[in-house]
Amino acid sequence: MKKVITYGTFDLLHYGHIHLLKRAKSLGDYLIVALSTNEFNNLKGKQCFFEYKERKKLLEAIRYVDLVIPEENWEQKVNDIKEYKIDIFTMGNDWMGKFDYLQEYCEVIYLPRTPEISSTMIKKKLNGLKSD
Ligand code: C2G
Repeated sequence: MKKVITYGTFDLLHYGHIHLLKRAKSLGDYLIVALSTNEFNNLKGKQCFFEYKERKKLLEAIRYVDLVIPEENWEQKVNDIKEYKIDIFTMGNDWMGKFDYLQEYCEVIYLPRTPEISSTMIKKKLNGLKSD
């Protein structure tokens, strides 16, 4: 069984996330998503709309996702890869090159980002809408 892992915040889940998860799953047979905790998002300087438990529930409802684990820091990736016997690490290519050091432990694949959609853009557009 080929195991794949990916990391992220996945706030305000949108079709860009789903497209990433669908392609990540197609790289193997089992997909683990390491989901950034609220505390780690603070470290990343990301303000989340949904709490960790809501973001986790949404991800667990996606057919491509087999397991959701917490992402608590930048350093856990090597341990995760060893502990879960990961064959492939994958991320959107906005991270191109940033995780090449993991090639020592598993295959590293960067997938093209889906253009024109992001949680930040959704927030901006919603702020611009008149709420009735
Ligand atoms: N993504 C994408 N297309 C978009 C938006 C996001 O392919 N339009 C991908 C990102 O490249 C990432 C994943 O979806 O692989 C999750 O995106 P974010 O929640 O923004 O993740 P990020 O904050 O980049 O966290 O340790 C790694 C970090 O936790 C990554």
